[in-house]
Amino acid sequence: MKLYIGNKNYSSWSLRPWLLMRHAGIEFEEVKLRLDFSQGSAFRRQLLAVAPIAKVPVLVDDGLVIWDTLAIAEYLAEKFPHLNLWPQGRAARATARSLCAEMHAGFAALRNHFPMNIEASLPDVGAKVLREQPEVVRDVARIGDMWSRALDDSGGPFLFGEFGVVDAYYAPVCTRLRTYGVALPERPQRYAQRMLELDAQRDWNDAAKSEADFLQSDEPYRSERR
Ligand SMILES: N[C@@H](CCC(=O)N[C@@H](CS)C(=O)NCC(=O)O)C(=O)O
Repeated sequence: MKLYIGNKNYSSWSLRPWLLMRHAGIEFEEVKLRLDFSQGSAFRRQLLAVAPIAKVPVLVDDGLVIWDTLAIAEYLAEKFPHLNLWPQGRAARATARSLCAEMHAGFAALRNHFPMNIEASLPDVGAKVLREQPEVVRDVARIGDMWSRALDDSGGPFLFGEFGVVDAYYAPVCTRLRTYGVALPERPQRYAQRMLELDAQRDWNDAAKSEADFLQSDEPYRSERR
């Protein structure tokens, strides 16, 4: 399988399937493309040569092309049923899918104001955003409540017990909390810390830091890398 991804420092959608596969031990070849959404860019040309839309992530498995994070996660869960990428029980699975869908289609304020930026440390920006943007405060509170409830119900250590699609879905939030210095209540905070300490996440972060690629379009808060 080939997984097409964008810059590891910035591409939150790419992180999700990459982390899911890497942590679950699913073998794949990574194809990293430098994010560039401008018309006719190499990023767009290379993706449009394999997929109908020019967005990452894209998974290609023996000629089959899957071009959306949720579709990729569902495909992997079907292809590797023994890995239990979704929770076992039907009720837990339905809840897990609800959480993924909530992220897939929501958290616009959190995503807009706290774009993923793994190598950066921007706690002052984080504090300012939380002072000025009540919708971000609401998103952060919702994350804390959601994670607390899931951890209480499952007993942890991951949201539904074992690591799965939902954890991968919220991995970029864990990196954002650190970048912007945002703290959650104790239990969800510990969960975020555990996620950041996964070997697969560390590998991703190391690669992100070594990219040394500054993309102004993904940097609303900085004009240069420091
Ligand atoms: N819903 C899509 C979102 C993917 C997405 O927006 N990816 C960004 C990079 S993180 C992208 O490739 N954007 C290119 C563009 O908007 O032209 C998914 O889940 O895969």
